[in-house]
Amino acid sequence: MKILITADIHLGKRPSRIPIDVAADFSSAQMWRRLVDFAIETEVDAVILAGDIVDEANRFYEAIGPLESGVNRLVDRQIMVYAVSGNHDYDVLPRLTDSIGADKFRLLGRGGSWQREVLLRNDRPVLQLFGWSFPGQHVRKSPLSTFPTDLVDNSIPALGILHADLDNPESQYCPVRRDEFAKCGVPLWILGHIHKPSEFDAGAHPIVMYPGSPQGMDPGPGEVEVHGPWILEYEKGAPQLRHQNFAPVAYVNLTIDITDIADSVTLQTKITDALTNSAEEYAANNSHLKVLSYRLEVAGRTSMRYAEVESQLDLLQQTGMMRNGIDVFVNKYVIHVQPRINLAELVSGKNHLAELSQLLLALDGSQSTPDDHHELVKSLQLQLSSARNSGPFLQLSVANPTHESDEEIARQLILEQAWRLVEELTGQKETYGE
Ligand SMILES: [Mn+2]
Repeated sequence: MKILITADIHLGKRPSRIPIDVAADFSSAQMWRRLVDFAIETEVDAVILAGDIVDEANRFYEAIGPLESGVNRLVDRQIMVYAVSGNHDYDVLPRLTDSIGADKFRLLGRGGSWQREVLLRNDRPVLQLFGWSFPGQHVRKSPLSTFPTDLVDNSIPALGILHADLDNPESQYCPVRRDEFAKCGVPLWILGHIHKPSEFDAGAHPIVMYPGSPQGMDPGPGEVEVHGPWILEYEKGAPQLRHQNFAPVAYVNLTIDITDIADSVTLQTKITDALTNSAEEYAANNSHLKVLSYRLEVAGRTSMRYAEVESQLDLLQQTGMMRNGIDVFVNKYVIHVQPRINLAELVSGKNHLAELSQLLLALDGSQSTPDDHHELVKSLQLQLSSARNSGPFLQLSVANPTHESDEEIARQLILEQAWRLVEELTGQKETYGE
Protein backbone atom coordinates (compact mmCIF):
# COMPACT_ATOMS: atom_id res chain seq x y z
CA MET A 1 0.00 0.00 0.00
CA LYS A 2 1.25 3.46 -0.97
CA ILE A 3 -0.29 6.77 0.06
CA LEU A 4 0.49 10.28 -1.24
CA ILE A 5 0.37 12.89 1.53
CA THR A 6 0.41 16.67 1.35
CA ALA A 7 -1.28 19.77 2.82
CA ASP A 8 -1.76 23.50 2.33
CA ILE A 9 -2.00 23.55 -1.46
CA HIS A 10 -3.89 26.89 -1.33
CA LEU A 11 -5.60 26.59 -4.72
CA GLY A 12 -5.99 30.10 -6.11
CA LYS A 13 -2.50 31.22 -5.11
CA ARG A 14 0.50 31.89 -7.28
CA PRO A 15 4.10 32.09 -6.18
CA SER A 16 5.02 35.68 -5.34
CA ARG A 17 8.25 37.62 -5.86
CA ILE A 18 8.94 36.09 -9.23
CA PRO A 19 7.93 37.77 -12.52
CA ILE A 20 4.19 37.56 -13.02
CA ASP A 21 4.35 35.84 -16.43
CA VAL A 22 6.62 33.15 -14.96
CA ALA A 23 4.48 32.73 -11.83
CA ALA A 24 1.42 31.95 -13.96
CA ASP A 25 2.99 28.64 -15.01
CA PHE A 26 3.57 27.56 -11.42
CA SER A 27 0.27 28.32 -9.71
CA SER A 28 -1.05 26.06 -6.97
CA ALA A 29 -3.57 24.71 -9.52
CA GLN A 30 -0.65 23.60 -11.71
CA MET A 31 0.99 22.03 -8.66
CA TRP A 32 -2.21 20.10 -7.91
CA ARG A 33 -2.25 18.82 -11.50
CA ARG A 34 1.34 17.65 -11.08
CA LEU A 35 0.50 15.96 -7.77
CA VAL A 36 -2.30 14.06 -9.49
CA ASP A 37 0.06 13.01 -12.32
CA PHE A 38 2.59 11.85 -9.74
CA ALA A 39 -0.05 9.93 -7.73
CA ILE A 40 -1.11 8.12 -10.91
CA GLU A 41 2.47 7.39 -12.08
CA THR A 42 3.42 6.15 -8.61
CA GLU A 43 0.27 4.01 -8.46
CA VAL A 44 -0.71 5.10 -4.97
CA ASP A 45 -3.83 3.73 -3.30
CA ALA A 46 -4.94 7.03 -1.81
CA VAL A 47 -4.20 10.75 -1.62
CA ILE A 48 -4.43 12.56 1.73
CA LEU A 49 -4.84 16.35 1.93
CA ALA A 50 -4.53 17.90 5.40
CA GLY A 51 -6.51 21.12 4.92
CA ASP A 52 -6.14 24.58 3.35
CA ILE A 53 -6.50 22.96 -0.03
CA VAL A 54 -8.25 26.11 -1.26
CA ASP A 55 -6.83 29.53 -0.44
CA GLU A 56 -10.05 31.44 0.23
CA ALA A 57 -13.80 31.29 -0.11
CA ASN A 58 -13.69 33.63 -3.12
CA ARG A 59 -11.57 31.05 -4.95
CA PHE A 60 -14.57 28.75 -5.41
CA TYR A 61 -14.80 29.32 -9.17
CA GLU A 62 -11.05 29.17 -9.62
CA ALA A 63 -10.66 25.98 -7.55
CA ILE A 64 -13.66 23.99 -8.73
CA GLY A 65 -12.32 23.10 -12.19
CA PRO A 66 -8.82 21.92 -11.26
CA LEU A 67 -9.95 20.18 -8.05
CA GLU A 68 -12.79 18.35 -9.77
CA SER A 69 -10.79 17.22 -12.78
CA GLY A 70 -7.93 16.04 -10.53
CA VAL A 71 -10.30 14.13 -8.26
CA ASN A 72 -12.02 12.54 -11.26
CA ARG A 73 -8.70 11.41 -12.74
CA LEU A 74 -7.73 9.84 -9.40
CA VAL A 75 -11.07 8.18 -8.75
CA ASP A 76 -11.11 6.76 -12.31
CA ARG A 77 -7.96 4.85 -11.33
CA GLN A 78 -9.40 3.69 -8.00
CA ILE A 79 -7.25 6.15 -6.07
CA MET A 80 -9.19 7.37 -3.05
CA VAL A 81 -9.02 11.03 -2.00
CA TYR A 82 -9.32 11.94 1.70
CA ALA A 83 -9.22 15.49 3.02
CA VAL A 84 -10.01 17.68 5.99
CA SER A 85 -10.71 21.42 5.83
CA GLY A 86 -8.54 24.05 7.51
CA ASN A 87 -8.90 27.67 8.52
CA HIS A 88 -8.68 28.88 4.91
CA ASP A 89 -11.21 26.49 3.37
CA TYR A 90 -13.58 25.71 6.28
CA ASP A 91 -16.54 26.99 4.24
CA VAL A 92 -15.48 26.53 0.63
CA LEU A 93 -14.28 22.92 0.87
CA PRO A 94 -17.66 21.49 2.01
CA ARG A 95 -19.31 23.37 -0.90
CA LEU A 96 -16.74 21.99 -3.34
CA THR A 97 -17.28 18.52 -1.90
CA ASP A 98 -21.00 18.79 -2.61
CA SER A 99 -20.31 19.87 -6.21
CA ILE A 100 -17.74 17.16 -6.92
CA GLY A 101 -19.58 14.42 -5.01
CA ALA A 102 -18.92 13.25 -1.45
CA ASP A 103 -18.42 9.69 -2.72
CA LYS A 104 -15.36 10.83 -4.71
CA PHE A 105 -13.92 13.57 -2.54
CA ARG A 106 -13.97 12.21 1.00
CA LEU A 107 -14.08 15.23 3.29
CA LEU A 108 -13.61 13.80 6.79
CA GLY A 109 -15.05 15.25 9.98
CA ARG A 110 -17.28 17.83 8.35
CA GLY A 111 -18.73 20.35 10.81
CA GLY A 112 -16.10 19.60 13.45
CA SER A 113 -16.90 16.07 14.54
CA TRP A 114 -14.50 13.12 14.23
CA GLN A 115 -15.06 10.68 11.40
CA ARG A 116 -13.55 7.26 10.75
CA GLU A 117 -13.15 5.87 7.24
CA VAL A 118 -11.61 2.61 6.14
CA LEU A 119 -9.58 2.18 2.96
CA LEU A 120 -10.32 -1.16 1.31
CA ARG A 121 -8.10 -3.07 -1.11
CA ASN A 122 -9.58 -6.21 -2.72
CA ASP A 123 -12.45 -5.86 -0.26
CA ARG A 124 -10.10 -6.05 2.70
CA PRO A 125 -9.55 -3.16 5.14
CA VAL A 126 -5.93 -1.96 4.84
CA LEU A 127 -5.95 1.44 6.55
CA GLN A 128 -8.24 3.32 8.90
CA LEU A 129 -8.33 7.10 8.72
CA PHE A 130 -9.56 9.53 11.36
CA GLY A 131 -10.26 13.10 10.33
CA TRP A 132 -11.69 16.30 11.72
CA SER A 133 -12.51 19.45 9.72
CA PHE A 134 -12.56 23.11 10.76
CA PRO A 135 -16.22 24.09 11.32
CA GLY A 136 -15.41 27.84 11.22
CA GLN A 137 -12.53 30.19 10.64
CA HIS A 138 -11.33 30.07 14.23
CA VAL A 139 -10.93 27.10 16.54
CA ARG A 140 -9.64 27.86 20.02
CA LYS A 141 -10.14 24.49 21.69
CA SER A 142 -8.34 21.28 20.81
CA PRO A 143 -10.65 18.72 19.16
CA LEU A 144 -8.41 15.92 20.48
CA SER A 145 -10.32 15.92 23.77
CA THR A 146 -13.29 14.42 21.92
CA PHE A 147 -11.25 11.93 19.86
CA PRO A 148 -13.10 8.56 19.65
CA THR A 149 -10.30 6.34 20.97
CA ASP A 150 -12.72 3.41 21.28
CA LEU A 151 -13.11 3.32 17.47
CA VAL A 152 -9.41 2.56 16.85
CA ASP A 153 -9.02 -1.00 15.60
CA ASN A 154 -5.52 -2.17 16.48
CA SER A 155 -5.50 -4.93 13.86
CA ILE A 156 -5.03 -2.51 10.91
CA PRO A 157 -2.80 0.57 10.50
CA ALA A 158 -4.37 3.85 11.61
CA LEU A 159 -3.65 7.47 10.81
CA GLY A 160 -5.15 10.76 11.88
CA ILE A 161 -5.59 13.87 9.71
CA LEU A 162 -5.97 17.27 11.32
CA HIS A 163 -5.38 20.90 10.42
CA ALA A 164 -3.91 22.32 13.61
CA ASP A 165 -1.34 24.53 15.30
CA LEU A 166 1.03 22.32 17.30
CA ASP A 167 2.37 23.53 20.65
CA ASN A 168 1.09 27.09 20.21
CA PRO A 169 -1.49 27.34 23.04
CA GLU A 170 -2.70 30.88 22.20
CA SER A 171 -3.43 30.04 18.58
CA GLN A 172 -6.92 30.57 17.16
CA TYR A 173 -6.18 27.96 14.51
CA CYS A 174 -6.79 24.80 16.48
CA PRO A 175 -4.13 24.69 19.21
CA VAL A 176 -3.02 21.13 20.02
CA ARG A 177 -0.34 19.78 22.34
CA ARG A 178 1.99 16.93 21.41
CA ASP A 179 1.10 14.95 24.54
CA GLU A 180 -2.62 14.96 23.62
CA PHE A 181 -1.90 12.77 20.59
CA ALA A 182 -0.42 10.00 22.74
CA LYS A 183 -3.81 9.45 24.40
CA CYS A 184 -5.63 8.82 21.09
CA GLY A 185 -4.07 5.44 20.30
CA VAL A 186 -3.29 6.40 16.68
CA PRO A 187 0.39 5.89 15.77
CA LEU A 188 0.63 8.42 12.90
CA TRP A 189 -0.75 11.96 12.67
CA ILE A 190 -0.66 14.08 9.53
CA LEU A 191 -1.13 17.77 10.27
CA GLY A 192 -1.78 20.76 8.04
CA HIS A 193 -1.30 24.51 8.65
CA ILE A 194 2.47 24.91 8.99
CA HIS A 195 3.94 25.05 5.48
CA LYS A 196 7.47 24.06 6.43
CA PRO A 197 7.79 20.26 6.22
CA SER A 198 8.73 18.40 9.43
CA GLU A 199 11.55 15.91 9.58
CA PHE A 200 10.22 12.37 9.55
CA ASP A 201 10.98 10.73 12.90
CA ALA A 202 10.31 7.00 12.61
CA GLY A 203 11.08 6.50 16.30
CA ALA A 204 8.40 8.82 17.66
CA HIS A 205 5.31 7.40 19.40
CA PRO A 206 3.07 8.63 18.00
CA ILE A 207 4.57 10.22 14.88
CA VAL A 208 3.11 13.73 14.56
CA MET A 209 4.24 15.55 11.47
CA TYR A 210 3.56 18.39 9.08
CA PRO A 211 4.04 17.22 5.50
CA GLY A 212 4.20 20.94 4.63
CA SER A 213 3.03 22.58 1.43
CA PRO A 214 3.95 20.95 -1.90
CA GLN A 215 5.64 24.13 -3.14
CA GLY A 216 6.94 27.33 -1.53
CA MET A 217 4.83 30.35 -2.43
CA ASP A 218 6.86 33.30 -1.09
CA PRO A 219 10.25 34.03 0.48
CA GLY A 220 8.93 33.67 4.06
CA PRO A 221 10.66 31.42 6.60
CA GLY A 222 8.10 28.59 6.29
CA GLU A 223 8.31 28.63 2.49
CA VAL A 224 12.06 28.50 1.80
CA GLU A 225 14.06 25.45 0.80
CA VAL A 226 12.73 22.09 -0.34
CA HIS A 227 8.98 21.40 -0.44
CA GLY A 228 7.04 18.49 -1.86
CA PRO A 229 4.55 15.74 -1.09
CA TRP A 230 5.37 12.56 0.84
CA ILE A 231 4.88 8.90 0.06
CA LEU A 232 3.74 6.74 2.97
CA GLU A 233 4.43 3.02 2.95
CA TYR A 234 4.24 0.43 5.72
CA GLU A 235 7.34 -1.65 6.20
CA LYS A 236 6.90 -4.56 8.64
CA GLY A 237 3.84 -2.75 9.93
CA ALA A 238 5.72 0.49 10.67
CA PRO A 239 4.95 3.69 8.75
CA GLN A 240 7.77 5.06 6.55
CA LEU A 241 7.40 8.47 4.95
CA ARG A 242 9.63 9.71 2.13
CA HIS A 243 9.75 13.33 1.01
CA GLN A 244 9.37 13.79 -2.77
CA ASN A 245 11.41 16.68 -4.07
CA PHE A 246 9.71 17.83 -7.26
CA ALA A 247 8.44 21.35 -6.73
CA PRO A 248 9.36 23.35 -9.86
CA VAL A 249 9.78 26.55 -7.83
CA ALA A 250 11.95 26.98 -4.76
CA TYR A 251 12.78 29.94 -2.54
CA VAL A 252 16.29 29.94 -1.20
CA ASN A 253 18.50 32.10 1.01
CA LEU A 254 22.12 32.50 -0.02
CA THR A 255 25.02 34.43 1.46
CA ILE A 256 27.92 35.42 -0.77
CA ASP A 257 31.16 36.55 0.83
CA ILE A 258 32.82 39.20 -1.33
CA THR A 259 35.85 39.81 0.88
CA ASP A 260 38.83 40.89 -1.28
CA ILE A 261 36.68 41.62 -4.30
CA ALA A 262 37.66 45.07 -5.49
CA ASP A 263 35.80 45.86 -8.72
CA SER A 264 32.45 45.37 -10.45
CA VAL A 265 33.69 42.91 -13.07
CA THR A 266 35.14 40.52 -10.48
CA LEU A 267 32.00 40.98 -8.39
CA GLN A 268 29.83 39.99 -11.35
CA THR A 269 31.84 36.78 -11.82
CA LYS A 270 31.74 36.03 -8.10
CA ILE A 271 27.95 36.42 -7.90
CA THR A 272 27.38 34.43 -11.10
CA ASP A 273 29.59 31.57 -9.88
CA ALA A 274 27.89 31.47 -6.49
CA LEU A 275 24.41 31.37 -8.04
CA THR A 276 25.45 28.81 -10.65
CA ASN A 277 26.89 26.46 -8.01
CA SER A 278 23.85 26.85 -5.82
CA ALA A 279 21.41 26.29 -8.71
CA GLU A 280 23.35 23.17 -9.77
CA GLU A 281 23.12 21.80 -6.26
CA TYR A 282 19.35 22.25 -6.07
CA ALA A 283 18.84 20.91 -9.60
CA ALA A 284 20.89 17.80 -8.79
CA ASN A 285 18.29 16.83 -6.18
CA ASN A 286 15.24 17.85 -8.18
CA SER A 287 15.04 17.18 -11.91
CA HIS A 288 11.74 19.13 -12.12
CA LEU A 289 13.22 22.38 -10.83
CA LYS A 290 12.52 25.35 -13.13
CA VAL A 291 12.68 28.49 -10.99
CA LEU A 292 14.87 29.52 -8.06
CA SER A 293 14.06 32.71 -6.22
CA TYR A 294 16.88 33.94 -4.03
CA ARG A 295 17.14 36.18 -1.05
CA LEU A 296 20.78 37.20 -1.40
CA GLU A 297 22.97 38.46 1.34
CA VAL A 298 26.28 39.93 0.31
CA ALA A 299 28.78 40.08 3.13
CA GLY A 300 32.46 40.59 3.83
CA ARG A 301 35.04 43.40 3.89
CA THR A 302 35.63 45.04 0.56
CA SER A 303 37.20 48.17 -0.83
CA MET A 304 34.26 48.45 -3.24
CA ARG A 305 31.88 51.28 -2.59
CA TYR A 306 28.47 50.45 -1.27
CA ALA A 307 26.82 52.07 -4.29
CA GLU A 308 28.86 49.92 -6.71
CA VAL A 309 27.85 46.72 -4.98
CA GLU A 310 24.27 47.92 -4.92
CA SER A 311 24.16 48.75 -8.63
CA GLN A 312 25.35 45.25 -9.54
CA LEU A 313 22.67 43.66 -7.36
CA ASP A 314 20.03 46.05 -8.72
CA LEU A 315 20.89 44.97 -12.23
CA LEU A 316 20.62 41.30 -11.30
CA GLN A 317 17.34 41.84 -9.47
CA GLN A 318 15.84 43.61 -12.50
CA THR A 319 16.70 40.92 -15.02
CA GLY A 320 17.45 37.63 -13.26
CA MET A 321 19.47 35.11 -15.23
CA MET A 322 19.25 31.65 -16.71
CA ARG A 323 21.62 29.03 -15.26
CA ASN A 324 21.59 25.46 -16.62
CA GLY A 325 17.99 25.74 -17.75
CA ILE A 326 16.81 27.22 -14.44
CA ASP A 327 15.38 30.72 -14.17
CA VAL A 328 17.27 32.38 -11.33
CA PHE A 329 15.68 35.46 -9.75
CA VAL A 330 16.63 37.64 -6.82
CA ASN A 331 13.54 38.49 -4.76
CA LYS A 332 15.51 40.56 -2.30
CA TYR A 333 19.09 41.44 -1.52
CA VAL A 334 20.75 42.80 1.56
CA ILE A 335 24.24 44.26 1.63
CA HIS A 336 26.09 43.56 4.84
CA VAL A 337 29.53 44.55 3.61
CA GLN A 338 32.00 46.62 5.51
CA PRO A 339 34.29 48.93 3.60
CA ARG A 340 37.99 48.67 4.25
CA ILE A 341 37.89 51.66 6.51
CA ASN A 342 39.29 51.39 10.00
CA LEU A 343 36.52 52.90 12.09
CA ALA A 344 38.61 52.71 15.26
CA GLU A 345 40.93 55.33 13.77
CA LEU A 346 38.06 57.67 13.05
CA VAL A 347 36.16 57.64 16.35
CA SER A 348 38.19 60.29 18.13
CA GLY A 349 37.42 63.93 17.50
CA LYS A 350 34.26 65.95 17.34
CA ASN A 351 33.29 65.82 13.69
CA HIS A 352 30.55 64.01 11.78
CA LEU A 353 32.89 61.25 10.70
CA ALA A 354 33.77 60.48 14.32
CA GLU A 355 30.10 60.44 15.32
CA LEU A 356 29.15 58.15 12.46
CA SER A 357 32.04 55.81 13.25
CA GLN A 358 30.92 55.60 16.87
CA LEU A 359 27.40 54.86 15.73
CA LEU A 360 28.55 52.09 13.37
CA LEU A 361 30.70 50.45 16.02
CA ALA A 362 27.82 50.61 18.48
CA LEU A 363 25.34 49.17 15.96
CA ASP A 364 27.44 46.15 15.10
CA GLY A 365 28.10 45.58 18.79
CA SER A 366 31.87 45.92 18.66
CA GLN A 367 31.92 48.96 20.93
CA SER A 368 29.58 49.99 23.70
CA THR A 369 28.79 53.66 23.63
CA PRO A 370 26.14 55.81 25.27
CA ASP A 371 22.60 54.77 24.53
CA ASP A 372 22.06 57.27 21.71
CA HIS A 373 21.94 54.58 19.04
CA HIS A 374 19.19 52.70 20.89
CA GLU A 375 17.04 55.81 20.65
CA LEU A 376 17.82 56.22 16.97
CA VAL A 377 16.88 52.58 16.26
CA LYS A 378 13.74 52.92 18.37
CA SER A 379 12.56 56.09 16.65
CA LEU A 380 13.02 54.55 13.19
CA GLN A 381 11.32 51.39 14.39
CA LEU A 382 8.30 53.45 15.50
CA GLN A 383 8.14 55.18 12.13
CA LEU A 384 8.32 51.85 10.34
CA SER A 385 5.50 50.36 12.39
CA SER A 386 3.31 53.44 12.02
CA ALA A 387 3.86 53.30 8.24
CA ARG A 388 3.02 49.60 8.27
CA ASN A 389 -0.17 50.24 10.23
CA SER A 390 -1.31 53.11 8.05
CA GLY A 391 -4.37 52.68 5.84
CA PRO A 392 -2.78 51.90 2.47
CA PHE A 393 -0.33 49.34 3.93
CA LEU A 394 -2.96 47.55 5.99
CA GLN A 395 -4.76 46.68 2.76
CA LEU A 396 -1.75 44.62 1.71
CA SER A 397 -1.88 41.18 3.27
CA VAL A 398 1.80 40.44 2.56
CA ALA A 399 3.44 43.64 3.66
CA ASN A 400 6.37 41.85 5.27
CA PRO A 401 6.80 38.37 3.81
CA THR A 402 10.27 37.77 5.26
CA HIS A 403 9.05 38.36 8.84
CA GLU A 404 12.09 40.34 9.92
CA SER A 405 11.38 42.39 12.99
CA ASP A 406 11.02 46.16 12.62
CA GLU A 407 13.98 46.50 14.98
CA GLU A 408 16.18 44.41 12.69
CA ILE A 409 15.02 46.33 9.62
CA ALA A 410 15.65 49.67 11.39
CA ARG A 411 19.17 48.62 12.44
CA GLN A 412 19.97 47.52 8.89
CA LEU A 413 18.70 50.75 7.36
CA ILE A 414 20.74 52.84 9.76
CA LEU A 415 23.86 50.72 9.23
CA GLU A 416 23.50 51.04 5.46
CA GLN A 417 23.04 54.79 5.51
CA ALA A 418 25.81 55.37 8.05
CA TRP A 419 28.29 53.38 5.93
CA ARG A 420 27.33 55.35 2.85
CA LEU A 421 27.94 58.60 4.69
CA VAL A 422 31.26 57.39 6.06
CA GLU A 423 32.28 56.43 2.52
CA GLU A 424 31.33 59.86 1.22
CA LEU A 425 33.04 61.74 4.04
CA THR A 426 36.29 59.74 3.89
CA GLY A 427 36.26 60.26 0.11
CA GLN A 428 35.99 64.02 0.61
CA LYS A 429 38.79 63.97 3.13
CA GLU A 430 41.09 62.27 0.64
CA THR A 431 40.21 64.90 -1.93
CA TYR A 432 40.96 67.72 0.49
CA GLY A 433 44.28 66.14 1.32
CA GLU A 434 45.50 66.06 -2.27
MN1 LIG B 1 -3.98 26.88 7.82
